Amino acid sequence: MVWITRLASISSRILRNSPPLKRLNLRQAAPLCSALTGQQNREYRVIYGDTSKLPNKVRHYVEENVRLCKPDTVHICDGSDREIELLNYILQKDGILKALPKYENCWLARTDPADVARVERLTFISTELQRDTVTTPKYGAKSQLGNWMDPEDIDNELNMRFPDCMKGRTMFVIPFSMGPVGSPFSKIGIQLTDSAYVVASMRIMTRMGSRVLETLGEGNFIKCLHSVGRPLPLTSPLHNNWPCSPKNTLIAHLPERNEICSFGSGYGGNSLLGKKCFALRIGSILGQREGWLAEHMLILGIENKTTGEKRYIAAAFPSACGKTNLAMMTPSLDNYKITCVGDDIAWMRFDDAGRLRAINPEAGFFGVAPGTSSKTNPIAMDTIKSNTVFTNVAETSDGGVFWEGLEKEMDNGVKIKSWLGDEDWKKDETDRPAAHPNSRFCTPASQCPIMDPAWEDPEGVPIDAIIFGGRRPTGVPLVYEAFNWEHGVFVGAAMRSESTAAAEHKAKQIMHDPFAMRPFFGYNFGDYLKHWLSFGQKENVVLPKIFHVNWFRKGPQNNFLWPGFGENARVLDWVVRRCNNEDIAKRTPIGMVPKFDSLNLEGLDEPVDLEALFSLPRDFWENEVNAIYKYFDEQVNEDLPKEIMNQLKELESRVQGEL
Ligand code: GTP
Ligand code: SPV
Ligand code: MN
Repeated sequence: MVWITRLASISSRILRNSPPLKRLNLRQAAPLCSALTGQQNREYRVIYGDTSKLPNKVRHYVEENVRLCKPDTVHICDGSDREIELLNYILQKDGILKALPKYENCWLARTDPADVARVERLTFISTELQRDTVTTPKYGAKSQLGNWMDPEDIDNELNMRFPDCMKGRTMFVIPFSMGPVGSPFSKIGIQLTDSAYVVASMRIMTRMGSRVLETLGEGNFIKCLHSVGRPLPLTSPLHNNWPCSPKNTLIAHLPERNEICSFGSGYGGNSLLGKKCFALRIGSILGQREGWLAEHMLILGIENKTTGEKRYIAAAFPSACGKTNLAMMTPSLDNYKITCVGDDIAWMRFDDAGRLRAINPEAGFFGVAPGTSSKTNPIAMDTIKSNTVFTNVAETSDGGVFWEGLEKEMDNGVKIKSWLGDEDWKKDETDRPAAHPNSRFCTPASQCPIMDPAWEDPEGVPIDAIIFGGRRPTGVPLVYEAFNWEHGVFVGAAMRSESTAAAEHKAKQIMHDPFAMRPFFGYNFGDYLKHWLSFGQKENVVLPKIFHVNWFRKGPQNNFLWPGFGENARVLDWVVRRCNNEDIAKRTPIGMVPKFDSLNLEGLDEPVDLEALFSLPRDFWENEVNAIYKYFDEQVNEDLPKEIMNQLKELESRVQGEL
């Protein structure tokens, strides 16, 4: 364990709280290595795979953590069908997964109700210098742009949790690649976990198994250690058979050691460490270092069937704000075909020809279940019919699943059992939802019928437009275009959105969520802005156009003013035509909006109130400007690039002079 050896020399304070140090020397290492070849051993057994075939660096990482976490057995994941059959069997026996006979190879997991979403307040990044990780809020305010912890303190916290934490359990070793195996864009991680559910999920969400180890060889990897934090025998009962330790949960990133350590939660982004921890937080740091971008963005292809022209768009919306829906959209305009490259994360870099190219580092979708239906997202409904793990959805008496939004797709006489186990759940008899609002499906991307032919292209797809968006019930128009790159970076920095159930926040408050990355920045947000701005200074690059959209503006009856979903194709049509420099935009103080009649509304089922959708109330925008000032001043403070402050001042004077 790197932190243990480090402690030996530098921190007597932490030593007092640490277990006795066991520095690995050759004499100790030899018997341990032979024990890891598959034979019975007093400490633990390798029950699957062969540690002698591991690259040396991986084997050392495994050995260090076996000594620390003390699992009974070790399982080296190969990613085979035989392996997942075995794991599904174990997960059923342990009462964690239940088969869903209505579909093919689909499974239901219900978690401890205390472990249902990301825990932002328990998520930390640790660097020697605080300012490398977070901005310095003014007036002693708490940072909303990430949590930093001193390396000694984080070592201390980790040492209070990980020693012996896997006793009685199996440690799984998951070699995984973010990005297609072997792509020059891709990065490799090794996750050690004591959760078979995590293995089953990582198998869907990443390229996982033996072929990753072959590609890795003696190369470097991101070390990802995860434990549910419930060694055996248990000292208190589990809820829903779901091991977790909410009181001790900690998600730690140690970028200077290429390490992620997550303890106490088995859910989603807390435990599938390739996703938010690696592909966004560590990824954004690597991107800054190496000159690329790791973003919370979907990637879609849009083809004009008449002209054959194809473009790719990346879009950043906060969690549970419509990325999966847009990425798989069935366009209501017949002359467009949409293809999906990814629904959550984009890694993007400018190639030698100056084009911005993006890959989806993931191999699956961990999508929000509620609201997904044949009406809103038929493509997702097709995708999840087989080989899918559902978590915290409701179950039906015919062996299927249910969640809010599927009411019209239920057969008569079918009974619903809620995610909390309420038998014969009925909507009008309770105010508890059938499915948890952050319940999810975990499903292979390769099953999605509209995956783009280039979705696994190792070079990525060329991006022509970047879209930012959020849930804004008032004031923010359906779509506007930034005047230029710098203004576009400002639009990303000024993003706000109504909070959702994807994290622990109370819903319905409007939160600042710059670039939809607030919970996922790996480094100082001011430096992140400088990194984005730097691309605007580059010569010989084709800068994508930048847009902002809002599907969620509401009318006086609290109704959405825009039908959304497949109808969002009308907005994409305008975006694509703008990429072709069509003269269909007019200037407003906040950006370029569609000229009268330029948004294609042909064939809309119900008329929309364009005036209400595009109005720019002066008092709203004055408040917005003030809120952004306050946020930049208090939260970003001295790290705010002057270009961004200038953009805000210019917005303010346009709002005052022209609205
Ligand atoms: P994460 O996976 O958490 O990053 O979320 P996401 O951005 O992929 O969210 P997703 O596409 O799953 O959307 C979640 C919610 O947004 C669902 O309840 C949808 O019904 C709703 N939603 C998506 N698109 C639209 C839209 O165009 N209009 C409206 N009104 N709701 C939408
Ligand atoms: C999000 O919250 O943005 C997600 C889900 O995509 S999780 O993987 O839990 O982060
Ligand atoms: Mn997400």
